[in-house]
Amino acid sequence: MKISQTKFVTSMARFDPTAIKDVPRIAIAGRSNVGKSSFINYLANHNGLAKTSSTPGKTRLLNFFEVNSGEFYIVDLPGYGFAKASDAEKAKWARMIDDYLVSDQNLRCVLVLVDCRHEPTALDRQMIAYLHHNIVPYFVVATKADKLSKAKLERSLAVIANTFAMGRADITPVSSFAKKGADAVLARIESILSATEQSDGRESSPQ
Ligand SMILES: Nc1nc2c(ncn2[C@@H]2O[C@H](COP(=O)(O)OP(=O)(O)OP(=O)(O)O)[C@@H](O)[C@H]2O)c(=O)[nH]1
Ligand SMILES: [Mg+2]
Repeated sequence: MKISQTKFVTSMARFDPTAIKDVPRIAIAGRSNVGKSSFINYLANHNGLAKTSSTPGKTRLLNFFEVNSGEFYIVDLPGYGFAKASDAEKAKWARMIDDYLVSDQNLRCVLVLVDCRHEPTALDRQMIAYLHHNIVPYFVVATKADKLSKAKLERSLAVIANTFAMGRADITPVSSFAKKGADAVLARIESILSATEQSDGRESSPQ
């Protein structure tokens, strides 16, 4: 798959499907500052599409980006675990994310981003457990791979896989700075989108 066109559609504090097109959605979740918005810009090859910042807590709403004139949307979620936020703010963002994840009927997959340098936190494990429990398909993407040597990266990916009780092949390393890993992620997104298209069955049923 190639992303040839992207545009920002809207931001929402509360998910409202009537405000956007009825197309599949791929959401990007992860701890604050893990590199979600940078990764969206890299995937889309569109700098400045999603707002990024070296200060955690930049994305505070659900942000919807349209890809390839409505083929699907990418949803940039607020980060979780932003240490400096008040408890009330943290609770508000957690609710915003949880409500979105369970109420979007068009959500096809969540990419859970973790920093390749760190062992996943309790919140990362909770996110995976939450997706699992709610039967939302997901896969794990390890960001900032440029920060580690090849050998260290492999060791770190093994730790991350182990923490999530997954295989190493289930974790896709990426670097938005070095522009690595987008092809692997886009191939996974493509296969998820085509699998859900087929299971829809409306077009293939005999008339
Ligand atoms: N070395 C390196 N740094 C990165 C990479 N991607 C993002 N960063 C840096 O990580 C910081 C956070 O990036 P964002 O993309 O804003 O992170 P976010 O997950 O959207 O953060 P919130 O919106 O606050 O949840 C910024 O300082 C980026 O420059 C990468 O591939 N490599
Ligand atoms: Mg962000």
